[in-house]
Amino acid sequence: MARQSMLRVAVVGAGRMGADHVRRIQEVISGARVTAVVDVDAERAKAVAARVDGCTAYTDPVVAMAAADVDAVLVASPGPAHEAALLAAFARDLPVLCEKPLTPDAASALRVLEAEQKLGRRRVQVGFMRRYDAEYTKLARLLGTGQLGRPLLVHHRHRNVASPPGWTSDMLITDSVAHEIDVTRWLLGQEITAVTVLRPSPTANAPDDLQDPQLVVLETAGGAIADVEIFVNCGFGYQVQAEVVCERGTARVGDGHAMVTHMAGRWGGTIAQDYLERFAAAYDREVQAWVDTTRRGEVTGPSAWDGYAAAAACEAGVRALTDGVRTEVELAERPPLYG
Ligand code: ISE
Repeated sequence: MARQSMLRVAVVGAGRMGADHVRRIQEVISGARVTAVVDVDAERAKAVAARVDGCTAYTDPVVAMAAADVDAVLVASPGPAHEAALLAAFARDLPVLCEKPLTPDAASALRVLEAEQKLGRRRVQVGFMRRYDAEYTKLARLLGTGQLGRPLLVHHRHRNVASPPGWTSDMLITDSVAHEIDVTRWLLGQEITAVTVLRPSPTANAPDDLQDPQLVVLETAGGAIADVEIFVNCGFGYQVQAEVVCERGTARVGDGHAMVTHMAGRWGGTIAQDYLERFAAAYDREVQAWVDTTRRGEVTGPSAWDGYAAAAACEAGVRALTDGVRTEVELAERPPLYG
């Protein structure tokens, strides 16, 4: 693709995440503008499109992608709609930034992988934004130097203030722990091979029947173990933390001690209340990186393979939660396109 002077982006999905990406593209990052907003809810699409000069609202992603003023697609619709949007983008050979999950299950993710391979080159960057967070990037770099030695354990904590209406116990894994699955694979450079889920007594603050919190144990191909506390109705704040324990030391991120105040006999700080706040800078870097590489005709960042591997591990996680047993991850062979 010739270098675009300004990347013209169709944002598919005008919910909270999609609307935030529209704002980001228009107001924060450079090199792109939003020319189309798509949502099954026509009023919602219109309301978000109206915030941007010259932006058209659509209800059908296929129609939006056929528009002459669309060069690239940012998919931020609910997970079950991703496969159709991705295949439509591939049919037009458009580059895509696809919010996680790539798709909700391994079989549909595999179909996406197959379709991308038919194009003969990568077209998708998956929105695992933690890979763009300053602290996580620093941690990855440190592990990469080998100074700490071989990673043995990872302790993750992932807490949300409250779960959205309609949340199910499976979604703690598919929507939330999906991030820790990706981060563990990325930091350690190893696939997840098996998942076990322990079910502590649920908090009284979760809706009925929601298994919250959960303790998810991930085994990796190199023999490391990662544990994930996922607690989506903790009530007090949004916290995402990780500590990697290696042979010669440990490294920890996410303590959120950017500012500590001392006042009236107490000390403390503030806790972010949601991911749009905690990861704002990471989202900015992620979308800027996508725009920059796309304008150069390149695709970098988390790949469709990463999206598929996360979906496969999530699927094992959901089975482990349901059956109460350690469950092995079934992974297809990694195609050459994904290195
Ligand atoms: C949400 O979909 C996200 O992706 C957030 O990063 C995560 O913290 C949250 O638990 C999910 O529901």
